[in-house]
Amino acid sequence: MREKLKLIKKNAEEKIAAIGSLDEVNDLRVKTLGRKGEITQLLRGLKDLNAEERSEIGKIANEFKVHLEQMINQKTEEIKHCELDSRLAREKIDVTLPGLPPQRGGKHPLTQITEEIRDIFTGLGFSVAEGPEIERDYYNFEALNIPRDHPARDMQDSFYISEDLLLRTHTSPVQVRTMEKTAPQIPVKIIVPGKVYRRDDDATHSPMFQQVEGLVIDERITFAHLKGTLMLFAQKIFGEDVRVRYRPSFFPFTEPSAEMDISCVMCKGKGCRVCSHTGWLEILGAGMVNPRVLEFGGYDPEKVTGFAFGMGVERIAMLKYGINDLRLFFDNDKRFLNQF
Ligand code: 2NM
Repeated sequence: MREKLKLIKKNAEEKIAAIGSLDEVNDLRVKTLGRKGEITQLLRGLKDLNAEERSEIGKIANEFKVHLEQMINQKTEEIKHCELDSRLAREKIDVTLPGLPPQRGGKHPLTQITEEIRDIFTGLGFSVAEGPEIERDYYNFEALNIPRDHPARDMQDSFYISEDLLLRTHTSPVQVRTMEKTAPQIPVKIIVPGKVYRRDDDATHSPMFQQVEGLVIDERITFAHLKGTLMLFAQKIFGEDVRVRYRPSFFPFTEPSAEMDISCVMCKGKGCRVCSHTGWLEILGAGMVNPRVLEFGGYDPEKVTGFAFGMGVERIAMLKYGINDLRLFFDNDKRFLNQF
């Protein structure tokens, strides 16, 4: 047995010396020192020996075990060390390489268009007003001459927070709030940019979109002021040679009301798919402020008149840049956004 033990030890030592991986080390540990390993197997034969031999062989076996265990542990450390060295070599970082340039952000195309619209109107002496996106029923509907249960409410189905609170469906409530604060001072010349919400969702309608509305109140304001202001706006945004036309329309808060078209930016008015072969594109709604709305705002319709208008920023941006899908504005795809 002594000879056999020596043989096991010698074999194990040779194998340890030749080993190159942690898996192999573990394998060897199990085969040599494990519960079913070579040494354990051999020691089963101890029971056939006399007491003296048994203690002597047992002692040798234990010494061998301790010795082999040490060698195996040492080998394990060596291999780990080697693996770390080669990993460090592999993952070496060249600190002299130039860094990655920081990515530059930019303004969203809708923000750019809103700013362009704002600059045109502030250039005409308008101020910018803003207000809450969560609005009272009174300011969003009632004060704009859209009473409860009136069919005109169906066109602007909204998201209600409570009986009295909703997400505003247009920025007009800010106009009413401004009138309340300003009355009876004149003139009022404001534009109101901002997000609005409607229960709509398809390729051309998003439940959230952006508007710019405007309001002018003064003595003897007429439809001629409306036409002149909005024509100038169209020419500044779409180019000097754009033509405009007005069609009669209806809004509860204006009387009379009109829709303004521009000559098609794609075909210059000849007729194409974008303008449905009419040569014209609808870009905004407008009208003379309804006397009841002036009263709600605290103005005397016998003393002053006003005009108001509203436009969708997405629609203006789509026509100006030739974009055919509204959803591109909200997808946050940098390949789209980087073009602006
Ligand atoms: C539009 C069309 C026509 C409008 C009216 C008012 C207010 F508050 F002064 F009465 N603000 N905006 C208005 C008028 C908005 O959007 C298509």
